[in-house]
Amino acid sequence: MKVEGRMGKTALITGITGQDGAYLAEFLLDKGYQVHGVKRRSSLFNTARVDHLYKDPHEEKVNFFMHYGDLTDSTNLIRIIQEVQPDEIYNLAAQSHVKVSFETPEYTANADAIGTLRLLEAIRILGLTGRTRFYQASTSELYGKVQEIPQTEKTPFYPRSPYAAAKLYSYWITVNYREAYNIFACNGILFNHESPIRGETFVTRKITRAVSRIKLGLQEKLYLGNLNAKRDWGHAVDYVKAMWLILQQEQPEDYVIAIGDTHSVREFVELAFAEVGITIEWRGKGLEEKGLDKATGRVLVEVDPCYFRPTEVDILIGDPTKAKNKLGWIPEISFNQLVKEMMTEDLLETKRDLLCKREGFKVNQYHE
Ligand code: NDP
Ligand code: GDR
Repeated sequence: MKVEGRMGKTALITGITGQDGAYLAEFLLDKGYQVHGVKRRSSLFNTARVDHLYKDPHEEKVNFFMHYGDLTDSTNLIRIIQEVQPDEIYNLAAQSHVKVSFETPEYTANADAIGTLRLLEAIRILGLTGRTRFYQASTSELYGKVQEIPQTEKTPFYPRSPYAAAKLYSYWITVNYREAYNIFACNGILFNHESPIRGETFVTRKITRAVSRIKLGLQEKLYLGNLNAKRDWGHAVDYVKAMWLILQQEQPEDYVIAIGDTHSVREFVELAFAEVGITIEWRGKGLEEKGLDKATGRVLVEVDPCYFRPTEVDILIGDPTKAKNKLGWIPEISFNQLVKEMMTEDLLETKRDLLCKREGFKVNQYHE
């Protein structure tokens, strides 16, 4: 594709159809960027999160383009980068589910580790080392079996899943290409960040969706794995801003992006139910633990070991001091606001499903 009349900067986002890709695309378009995204071919439409950004390519001043591609296909990545000549690449594409990575470890390594290498090599092959800045979506999962609390840019890594091991490779290959070839390549070590468009099988969205459906009578119970896991949860809108700031600095560096606070899965469940006026009372221990509606005694939450991971990350809490001082990054959305917003949106979605069901239309079921 030949793209005419570039005014501002051009960005290429891999993983544009995901949670972060969608928010980042919107953010960059607002800043006047021309945004290109890599989307995978899928048997069903997979662009719901970015459909509102799409403009008919025949219109004038179109600034948003999608390219079919895959991180496992280097020829395709080289061609897209050659066509787009991006000022900035944000590598957000990944098999991003930790539990699923135990089931698809080889594919996860291919996409999440070697995929990053393919992009960095493409920058080198195309002679773009002096032009194209590169952002790598690194993760708090790198800390895994935590060596220090809170975790900083200097805390040693100890990955606990095929996903984290693959991301460890990507972290270091990004550092290596920066040092070896002078590419402006940076890692954002982002702690968990969520939103109403979070994938439905990550624990926060699974909870807010289930609580809405239980409240409105579309679901009986919520089955979860480890209720004691603790995460430093922020809002994706705040976190995509940090990605951009990282690439606007004078020197390429790596940054921890986190709130600096931690909450358990159990606490998230309690807050989500509180949003619909239900107080949860916990009874029993371990696999027998249940969450009951305090008012009625009805069991609403149970533990299902199928959601346990072979190796778990028990607690994460990041120290965002460097990002605050050097990037001036200040997150604006609190944990409580995040839960509230996710609940509001999922209640709306569930009401829509309920209406469809009442009118005799099929309501989609999702299977994990
Ligand atoms: P999502 O799972 O929502 O999105 C992942 C994106 O990657 C989707 O667009 C997906 O496409 C795409 N993708 C997956 N495999 C491939 C592939 N082989 N080739 C091309 N595209 C692919 O993740 P998030 O938006 O939450 O996260 C963005 C990135 O940040 C990921 O790399 C994740 O590992 C990392 N990260 C996320 C954190 C979080 O808390 N959200 C924290 C730290 C890091 P499709 O829509 O077709 O599935
Ligand atoms: P995580 O997110 O593994 O931190 O990776 P997830 O929401 O999947 O799990 C968080 C914690 O909740 C526990 N848990 C459950 N998790 C899921 N998915 N489903 C359950 O039923 C359930 N019950 C308990 C988990 O064991 C875990 O401890 C996310 C992803 O976005 C990664 O891509 C990213 O790198 C990290 O966050 C930072």
